[in-house]
Amino acid sequence: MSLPKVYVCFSIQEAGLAVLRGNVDFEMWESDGTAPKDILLKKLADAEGAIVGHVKVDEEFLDAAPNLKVVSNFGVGYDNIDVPAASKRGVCVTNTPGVLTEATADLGFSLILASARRLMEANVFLRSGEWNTWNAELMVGVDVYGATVGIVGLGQIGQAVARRAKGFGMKILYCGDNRKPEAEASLGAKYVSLDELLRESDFVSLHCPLNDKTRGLIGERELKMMKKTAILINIARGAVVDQKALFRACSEKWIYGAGLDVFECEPVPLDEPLLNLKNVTTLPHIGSASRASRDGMASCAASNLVAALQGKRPANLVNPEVWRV
Ligand code: 8YV
Repeated sequence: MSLPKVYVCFSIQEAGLAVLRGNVDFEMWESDGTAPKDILLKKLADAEGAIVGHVKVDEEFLDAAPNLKVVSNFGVGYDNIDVPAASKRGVCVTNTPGVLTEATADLGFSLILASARRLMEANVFLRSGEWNTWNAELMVGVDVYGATVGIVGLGQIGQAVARRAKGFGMKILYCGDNRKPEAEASLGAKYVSLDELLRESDFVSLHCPLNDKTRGLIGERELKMMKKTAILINIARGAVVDQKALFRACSEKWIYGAGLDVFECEPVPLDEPLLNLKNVTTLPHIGSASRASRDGMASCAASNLVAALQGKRPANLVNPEVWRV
């Protein structure tokens, strides 16, 4: 019996390949980055499954893949995928929650510390030979211990950041669509409105998915509500924040600064004005980039894909409405 054909749009870790071998007939883009669009669309012609990452799965993608049964996203956020369009065609969409929670929270908390204590700026200061003397105000930053963190979206990653914050004696506020009584009890987190969170927090940390409700959630109005001493952390999706407004907020000192792992456009163009600001710490979307996390994502993405192609309900099905047995 022939195995279902699968296209893997970028090179994934051995942990994922081991799951695919013997279960599907797969081809993978072996070069750096992601398969270019023209090649990708051709490869999809006979694919029943695809593993995607930073790939837009839209009508064009789906049109090119008439036999597609499953799109397995290598990542927890799936704003790159037009889920209603996939569902309309009966295509399963899956993602990789859980395996990346702690690594992503580690990175989020690193950004809190790095932005507050000016780590990147201090590193450049030293290496560029500016450290010629000592004075009592040298690289003085913001206190983390005992400060208030506002978590926008207390999902798995938001809660993991909150656990770290608890260890730093921080007061935890959160907002979101639903109250989380268990998290409130275990973390001592207080449910507030977004406006109250913005007004009260020393660190505003974004953990919501990108969708129609959250696109541009943090704009000029919201940034102006934040404390002048507050820092915005974004490890969710760039488009949750109005980047132009954030530039004004950081350059005109409406807020103290920002720590960003994500941008509206990725890779971020080097002429992005935010990159010139000392009070903005920037990273190339590496939230989940730890060994265990990336191996876990590869294996999870592959397992979801294989399950769907074997007629078993994938563990992380995003659109359960397509699953009829
Ligand atoms: C990934 C992420 O690096 O899981 C997510 O939502 O943002 C990151 O872990 C990226 O999406 C890879 O596709």
